[in-house]
This record gives sequence, structure tokens and C-alpha cells, in this order.
Amino acid sequence: MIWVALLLGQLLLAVAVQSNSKAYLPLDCDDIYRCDNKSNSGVYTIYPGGPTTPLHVYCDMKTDGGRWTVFLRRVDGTESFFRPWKHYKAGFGNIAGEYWLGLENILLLTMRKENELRVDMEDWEGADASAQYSTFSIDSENNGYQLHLGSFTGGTAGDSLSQHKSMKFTTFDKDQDAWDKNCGQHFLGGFWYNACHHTNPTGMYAPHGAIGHDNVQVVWNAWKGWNYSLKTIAMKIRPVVKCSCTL
Ligand SMILES: [Ca+2]
Repeated sequence: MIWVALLLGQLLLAVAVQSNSKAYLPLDCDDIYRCDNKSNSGVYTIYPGGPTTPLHVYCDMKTDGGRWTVFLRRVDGTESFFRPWKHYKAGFGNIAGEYWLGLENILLLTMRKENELRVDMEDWEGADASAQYSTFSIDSENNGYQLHLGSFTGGTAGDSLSQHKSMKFTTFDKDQDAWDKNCGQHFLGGFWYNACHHTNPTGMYAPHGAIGHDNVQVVWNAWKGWNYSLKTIAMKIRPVVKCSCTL
């Protein structure tokens, strides 16, 4: 009888271990990378809002060590980013192509872990550049999804985001910017506009030189100036590694 009880106990333990492994739900691309550091960049499912709300996202597993959860991606102009508040709140687009992950999802991703931010971009001549920031988080909708941004820590693109620090989010139908008109309406995107911007990553997508209006395109002023419409831009976050090791 003791033998039977032991065997039963081992069986129960095996079932428990198996169901534990099945219950593994990654919060972000960092969790996916840590589970399998041979992961390739691509579309994955994460659960920042819990087990009942799976979320598709693009993970950058290559750039500067990978682990990046991408929340904005512009690559070819196939999606319109001139959209109302409810779209920026919930997210839109094609995860394998161009998309905005949604302010509620960005909030969920940044409330549990301290994250850093990286912005990668390319011009139409084949050059690329980046900008990195020590921390990134946003407030809830009650406080306008206000942006909290740490210091600029490097990157050849230079700093065009610090001017947006502490701004609330603005779309053409919700004005929370520092201008007497609506920056989202004027510059054709949704962003943490000030009065109005030094970067416009959700602006109108167009090949460089195709449109004559300054500032309404996908701009990163510190790298290419106000009049240059970038070919690609991506904004991505990952948890800050807290190294407890001693040298
Ligand atoms: Ca305004």
C-alpha cells in the first residue's frame, strides 16, 4: 500500500509540474527571450493583462541584445496613423507590419517592471540611427497617459524626445497638448505632443520629398531635421537589467 501511495504521489507531482509549465505566460518579449534565448525576431503572444487577454506583438530579439517589445512600427505606409483617441487607446494595425500597440497595453507593460526605451530609424539612403533613454513609463488614462521619460543615454540619432517629457497624449479628437490649437490635428498623428513636436513618429508616411508640408511626416529632428520623412521608425521597450553581481 505504501508503494501504491508513493507511486500515486509521484504521478500527482508529475501532473502538477506539467500543468505549471503549461501555465507559463510571458508578460513581454523579455520573458520570451529568457525562456529561449535562441528566439528569433518576429510575432509572439504575450500576456501583460493576464491569462484571458493574449496580445500579439513584434519582438526584436536581435538589436543590442534583443528582448525588445515593440509598441510602434512604421515600415511602408500601409496603415493610417491619423486615428481617433479610442484607436490609440486600444491599438491598431498589423503586428507583422505597421502597428500601434495601444496605450492601455503600453501601460500594462510599463507598470510591472521598470523599462528602458529605444527608438530605431532608417532614412531612404540606407543609413540607420537610434536613440536610447534610461527609463520609460506612462500614467493611466485618468491622467491622460502622461509620459515619464528618463535621460537620453546615447545613440547617433540624437535626442528628439526629451522635449516631450511629462506631456499627456493627444489625438485629433482629444487635445491635451501645450499648443493653443490641436497638434494631433495639425501634424496628422497621435503622440505625447508638446507645442508641438521634435519627433512625429505617427505622422504621415511618405517617401522623402514627396510632400511639401514640413513637420507632418515621420520626423526625428535631431537626426535628419524637420523636413525629412523617415523610411522606418520603431519604438521599443525592455526591462532594465538590475545587475546584482559584484566585479
Ligand atoms: Ca492644444
